[in-house]
Amino acid sequence: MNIQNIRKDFPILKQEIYGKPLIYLDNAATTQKPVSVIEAMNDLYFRLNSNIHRGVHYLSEESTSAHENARKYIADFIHAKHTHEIIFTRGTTEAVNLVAFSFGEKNIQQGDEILVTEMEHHSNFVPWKMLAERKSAKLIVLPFEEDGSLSLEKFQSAITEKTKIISITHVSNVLGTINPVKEMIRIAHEADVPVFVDAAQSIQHLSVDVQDLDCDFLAFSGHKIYGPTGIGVLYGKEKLLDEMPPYQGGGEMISSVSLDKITYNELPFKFEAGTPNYVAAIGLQAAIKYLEDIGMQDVIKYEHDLFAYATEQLLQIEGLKMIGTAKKKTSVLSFVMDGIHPYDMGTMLDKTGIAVRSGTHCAEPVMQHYGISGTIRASVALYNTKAEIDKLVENLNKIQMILS
Ligand code: 7TS
Repeated sequence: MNIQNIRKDFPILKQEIYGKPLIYLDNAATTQKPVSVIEAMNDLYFRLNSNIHRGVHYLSEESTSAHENARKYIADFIHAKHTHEIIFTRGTTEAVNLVAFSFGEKNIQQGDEILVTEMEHHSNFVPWKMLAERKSAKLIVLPFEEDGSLSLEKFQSAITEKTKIISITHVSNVLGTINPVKEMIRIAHEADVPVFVDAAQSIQHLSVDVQDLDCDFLAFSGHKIYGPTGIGVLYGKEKLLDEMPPYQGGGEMISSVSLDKITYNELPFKFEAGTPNYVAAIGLQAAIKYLEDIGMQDVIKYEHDLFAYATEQLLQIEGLKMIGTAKKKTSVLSFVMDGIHPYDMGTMLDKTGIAVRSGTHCAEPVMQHYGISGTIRASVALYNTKAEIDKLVENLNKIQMILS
């Protein structure tokens, strides 16, 4: 992997911020886009733009087939058995809401249990809590261990006869923990409970194979995997999706409408009401192609080395405490520093050209677990370098001196 060539593919990285070279370390929030993604979307607007699935004219047919090819490409990328198991959504958040609403409508009754973990992003917590409230069901929250890992024994004991669905994050956006989702799914399936995997923080850093994991649902956002905003993916097993009622009503999700009867469309269209973001779908395909052209295994290896280096270097800083020290982690480095508010550090780092995130990262239960108000979070992607980590460490040290 030639890092300098890769960096050239991302025009935004060439900038200076306050006269300093930009060091972008907020990749868990969103990633930057390579030229090929931007060009793929521009090209669609320049040459082919037309609403899909509607017209019989040339442009509409071309747009439609580009959109459906993107779906097939994504299905292959995550090794889905069927292309129609890929539902386009606005992002991970909408995918969770879709399943919580639609699966929940059909399968959750009063007194049933929904199991999530304490490390979920609010997007994989709030929709389940809302479902539990709608149905007078219970949301059970599996706590994590002090190092930010999950205990398989505790997970197994949290599953009861009343558990109807489990939703877990593959990688935590605060702790960086890689959860043993394959093993968790196996345990859940022994009790016949379906599992939803939130892959928002794993899809860009790990190989994800939905058939190997045997997950029942999986979701990710395009913008976190070098693709555009406004597009995401829900994967669901055909059988489950077939049995679920539609989430939203509108055009395309119906096969026929009369004044007194509606027949719903087949998968995947049953869940795609309204004009989809077909331009972003093409952008997402280009992003995945970009990763595949580099080679996912090379990306994983490069990020693994960079992450190990960053961890080692950050831990040399006096008064820095890493939040999340599980054995298996990727990309995300959250930490607190003695006597320094995360927002102050974030603001001052910004003035040195370094973009990190500070705050609760939409995972307030994680903050409550550790009794902290927030963390500073640096998250790496495939275009970051050891030199950038060195700059981060240098500036953390300098700012620490100034603030204390
Ligand atoms: N799940 C996880 C694990 C996430 O990290 C995020 C976004 C979401 C779901 C929601 O994704 P969306 O694309 O639908 O918004 N995480 C973050 C973050 O850590 N900082 O900004 C967004």
